[in-house]
This record gives sequence, structure tokens and C-alpha cells, in this order.
Amino acid sequence: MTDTTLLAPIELSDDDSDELIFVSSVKLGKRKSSDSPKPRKALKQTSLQAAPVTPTADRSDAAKAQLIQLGQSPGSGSFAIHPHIFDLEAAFTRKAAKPIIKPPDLDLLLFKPLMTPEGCSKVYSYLLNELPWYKVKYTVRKGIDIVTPRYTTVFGQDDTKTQALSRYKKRPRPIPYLLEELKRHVESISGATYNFVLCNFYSDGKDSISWHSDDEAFLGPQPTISSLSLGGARDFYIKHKADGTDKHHFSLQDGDLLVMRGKTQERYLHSIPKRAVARPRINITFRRAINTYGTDNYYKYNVGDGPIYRFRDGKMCLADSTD
Ligand SMILES: O=C(O)CCC(=O)C(=O)O
Repeated sequence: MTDTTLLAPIELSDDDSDELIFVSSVKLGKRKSSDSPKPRKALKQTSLQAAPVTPTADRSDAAKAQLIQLGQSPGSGSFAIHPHIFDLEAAFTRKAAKPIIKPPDLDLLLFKPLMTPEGCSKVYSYLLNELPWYKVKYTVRKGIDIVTPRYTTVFGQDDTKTQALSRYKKRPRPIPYLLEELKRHVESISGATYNFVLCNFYSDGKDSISWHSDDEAFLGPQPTISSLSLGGARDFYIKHKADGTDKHHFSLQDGDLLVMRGKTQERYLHSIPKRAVARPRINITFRRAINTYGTDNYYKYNVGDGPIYRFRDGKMCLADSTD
């Protein structure tokens, strides 16, 4: 028998997780809220620091090669990733997935959890400390600028795998070894393949992602997107684009993997709203872009043209040239 959950509608708070809007660098307010805007505070020191990762003495050739490969990334600053390789196999729970479906549109699979607490802690610590992070600012209309309310970073290249790099606005970056290993495992259990890994870092409850769907044409029809949560729990909301009563929410906790399939992106919006208090959290989404528009889009909105941030001494800091 299939363990199928038919969701009952629930009430959503409309505490939306809006991006801050700036007009010609002067802040206007939030996108969907009538609240008067408050200045964005500097990041506080965060308390969630996972146990340090002990690098194995014997790094794999693939990881070593990648350290060299990742050394430069024109358009997004230069950075290096120092691979701490550990046995990921032991990090997975092998728990079966719970389907969450509402025919004909909602089609989710929830692995609760996919990863052990120890595995989560190692991967969280590695990603937070080793990846280059960005705080992307972009323009939606002339004079209207948005600052993404979380840190982001992305790796991968679309299906064309073109070597004619001049076709891209930014040079695609190879997927770091550990994320590639994670991707492989997620592919094997979700039955889909991916060529992009997008990471979000929500430093506290003020960080969020507003209502959206990942339904861009460059993902092809009915894309499968898998989303792994590490660190602090956050509420995940999903609502039907046409039927206002069809709303659901659940808590995504350390190690949970949510797979969104079928018509989910076409028919539903999802969000992680702001909260008064929330522990730091990393979210990793695995996606597949079929053409170069996908690559340009993902680097534009997850790397951008601003500086690199590094997580140092418990907080995000602007990286200096030696970092
Ligand atoms: O953080 C999450 O769980 C959701 C992330 C998301 O929706 C996205 O990156 O498009």
C-alpha cells in the first residue's frame, strides 16, 4: 500500500517574506507589505556553529583537481574551496519517503529525515565555512532595486554543456565535490537528474524567500526540484495559484529532503516566511536547466555582481582579497 497523505487546507499567515525594495539606492519599503520600512540591521553573530569537520589526510584526486579548477571565477571574484572530504554514505538514514499529494496538481515527496544529525552537522559546517556566499542586489524595473533577503551561492551548468563560455554572462562554476556527492544521492532517490546546485543561507528569522514558483521555461515542463534543509527548522508554505483555499504548510527540519514533482511548480507557489526567531539554516536545491538562459539566470540571481562573503568567527563577513 502506498503511504499517501492527502493534505487538508490550512490557514496561512500572510506574514510574507518580502524582499526589501530600494529606489535608486534609497529604500522604499517591502514589496507586498504596507508596513513602514525598517532599516536592515547588520547581521548579528550567529550561535549555530556545527562541529568542525576533520579533513581526512587522503583527499581524493577529484577534490584536489577541483581546488585548482575553482580558483578563479571571473565576474564573481576569485575564491578557493578547500575540500574536507568525509564519508557521506554514513550520513544518510535510508528512511522511506512520504508522498504528499493532492491530485491532480500537488506532488511532493518528503524524506523526513534524509540525513542523520551527525551527517547534517558536518555538511552544514562545510558549506557554511567553505563556500563563497553572496548578497545579491538586482533591478526589477528602472530605479527599483531588490536586495535578496538571504545569502545565496550556486554551482553548475545547463544541459548544453557548451564550452563556448562567451555565450554566458558569467562563467559557470563546477559543482564542489561534496555537493556533487550529495546530488548523486538525491538523484538516486528522487529519480531525476540535476545539473545545478543552489544554496541559500538564512542567517536568522529575518531572512526569507517570498512566494514564488520555479516554473521558468529553462527548467522544461514539470521539473523535479529537490530541496535539502540543514540547521534550524523553518516553516515551509505552499499554496495553489488559482485556488485560494488550497494552502498547506509544514516544518522543514535538519536533514529533511522535500522533492517537488509533476505539476507542483506550474500550479503552486511556495515560500519560507520571516519569523521573529529562527536558528540559522542552509537550504540546498537541486535542479536541471535545459538551456543557457538557465545558467545566466541562476548566476545573475544567486551570485550577482557584488562582493563575496565568507562565514568567519560566527558571522558573515566581506571576504578580503586573500580569502
Ligand atoms: O529554503 C527553502 O526551503 C526554499 C528555497 C526555495 O524555494 C528556492 O530556492 O527556490
